[in-house]
Amino acid sequence: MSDRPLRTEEIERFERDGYLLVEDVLSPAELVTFGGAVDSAVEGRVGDDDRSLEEKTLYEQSFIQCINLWEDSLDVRRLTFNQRLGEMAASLLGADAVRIWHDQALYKEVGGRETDAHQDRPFWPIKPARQVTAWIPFDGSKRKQGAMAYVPGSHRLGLEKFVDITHTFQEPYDVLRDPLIADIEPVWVTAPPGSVVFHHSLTVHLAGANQGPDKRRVYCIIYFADGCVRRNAIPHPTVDRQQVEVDAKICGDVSPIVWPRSAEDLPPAPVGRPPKLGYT
Ligand SMILES: O=C(O)CCC(=O)C(=O)O
Repeated sequence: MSDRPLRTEEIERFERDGYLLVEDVLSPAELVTFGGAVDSAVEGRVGDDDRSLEEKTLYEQSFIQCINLWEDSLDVRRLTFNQRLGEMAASLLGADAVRIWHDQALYKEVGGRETDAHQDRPFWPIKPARQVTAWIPFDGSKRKQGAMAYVPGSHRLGLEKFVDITHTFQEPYDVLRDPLIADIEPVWVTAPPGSVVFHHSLTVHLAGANQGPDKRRVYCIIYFADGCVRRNAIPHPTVDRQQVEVDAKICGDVSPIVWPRSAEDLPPAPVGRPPKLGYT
């Protein structure tokens, strides 16, 4: 893992744009090791699901989502609790320490549909808005193969709209046409292998369909600044599993400190199990 700290100029760009591409973070050997670890953990969760893409829900057609794989596998845990990545996240949030909200594999199958444009924070009962996602494409990401696009500056405009990307309760709100951002073009980001793309929890983002020949293998780690509290009673496994009341600090064994801790000091898996499949 690169040991280069983020430059001031990169942190300022993240604050301005709400996302940041950092290249050459993971080495080719780490991509093989960590990619293999996440592949095995995903197989352990959903290996017995033999439905075709067409048989899946619209949401599942965007990606196979498995959260908190760090609980299943020590090898994945080494990635989720990697000190270099955690330190980068803390620098971007201006935090003295960061905790895990959750991690997740987002594997977009061959032929998988786009990921509808949305913000993350409306799904998450946490405040204040000091969360950042590290989006790690093990094979890199290309425009026609499930790359992400971000609406620059959309995290700073007072925009916070729930978009039902699960297509469960309502048609997803077309946030790209919201008057606050309708005149800002989303920026498509091509990420070479080894890159990490960070985005803020209020940044509007989307991903293209996977028209390539291979599964798009992405792993995300979502960090929050230590000290955040539960914002409301919206259900979410991260706070519900550790019975965090509204306005109480989120600090139980489902969301341990990621950074700083000593490199080989990995936290134990919490009692109980995360949901088998996705949760936004
Ligand atoms: O990878 C994708 O398709 C979507 C990722 C996303 O929405 C996120 O990381 O918050």
